[in-house]
Amino acid sequence: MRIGIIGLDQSGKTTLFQALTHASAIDESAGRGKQGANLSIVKVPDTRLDRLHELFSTAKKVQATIEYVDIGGLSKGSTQRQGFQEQFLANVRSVDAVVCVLRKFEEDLVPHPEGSIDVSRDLTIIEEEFLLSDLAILENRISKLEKDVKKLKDEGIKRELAALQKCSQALEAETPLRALEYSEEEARLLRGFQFLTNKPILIVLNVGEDEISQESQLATEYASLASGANRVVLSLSAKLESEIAQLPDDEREIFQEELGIKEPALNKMIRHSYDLLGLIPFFTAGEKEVRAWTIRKQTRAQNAAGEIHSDLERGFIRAEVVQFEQLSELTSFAKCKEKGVLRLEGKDYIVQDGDVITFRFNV
Ligand SMILES: Nc1nc2c(ncn2[C@@H]2O[C@H](COP(=O)(O)OP(=O)(O)OP(=O)(O)O)[C@@H](O)[C@H]2O)c(=O)[nH]1
Ligand SMILES: [Mg+2]
Repeated sequence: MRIGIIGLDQSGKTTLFQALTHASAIDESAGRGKQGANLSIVKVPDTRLDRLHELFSTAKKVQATIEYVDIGGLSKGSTQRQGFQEQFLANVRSVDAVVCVLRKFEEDLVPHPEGSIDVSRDLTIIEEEFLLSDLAILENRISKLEKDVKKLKDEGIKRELAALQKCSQALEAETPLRALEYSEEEARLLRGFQFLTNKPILIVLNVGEDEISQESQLATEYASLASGANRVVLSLSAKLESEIAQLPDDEREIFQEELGIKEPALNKMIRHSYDLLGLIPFFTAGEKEVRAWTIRKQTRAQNAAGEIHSDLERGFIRAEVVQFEQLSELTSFAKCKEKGVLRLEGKDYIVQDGDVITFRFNV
């Protein structure tokens, strides 16, 4: 699962990306991968896993991860330019969700490409570019299908055409595709196009350091930016986050205390992006390892087992499940069993956020 960081030029994308890389990237993989230095595998912070690690103190802690890519800048009209089209859009199309950085910080030394600070305008510019780009793809495909449908009288083509027309009508009314509802068939037909306006979007207001204490006011003020499906808005200072991330652990805590913050805003952002992707963690815990595994919401126990190893999926017998809160309170599997809160679940059980699971299997 990969998230692309986008935004207008000089909005703070790379600063945010560096904060992510310093804060929680897996060392050996940071900066490697297809996109060169632009890809970072980032650990998802989860206090529940920390608690499990306390309970199983001999164990190694393995966090869930997601990947972030610093995709680069976008400016007004840029998706219409040749060359840029291919690179930037191919990069955005290949991600599962986007973090859109909007510049809110004032800084005379850093010119804003539009000449002033206005986050709503900047978001509109970006959405507009995405919209135009999706429309261009739709129009191409629709005109081809319209010819085919006359020649071939094929039901499949008719249905694809209908789905694409539904999308193009929405875009012409300036409605991003993520705001529409799709049947399973439509969703399947559209998947391959990887439409930009269909991607979940996390809007990050990159605020000045003097504004970080106003997080809740900002959230209210800019709530409208997050209207519609699969859109979330939050504020942070990319610059401050990257400074915090570069501090050694002990100094970091002191620094945060001085600023009156419990947890870096970056952690919240990572958790939000994980959630936006429709992902949840389940845990495994033992003397060797406590670990968070990533699955999509609504995953069956048998498929969840497959995340760990294909043998577990193939030879699945049952899942022994306890809610994190109960294990945390009772402190051991044995006590959970005693109290009757350790449940036996079959292959069709839908795994819940925070389930601690031991799989029984036989191959
Ligand atoms: N004062 C202030 N400056 C910031 C903040 N975030 C980023 N900057 C500065 O803004 C400039 C641009 O930041 P980058 O992170 O390089 O922005 P970018 O979006 O990656 O820029 P491009 O890749 O060129 O589009 C740098 O000089 C940063 O130091 C902030 O929160 N406050
Ligand atoms: Mg950059």
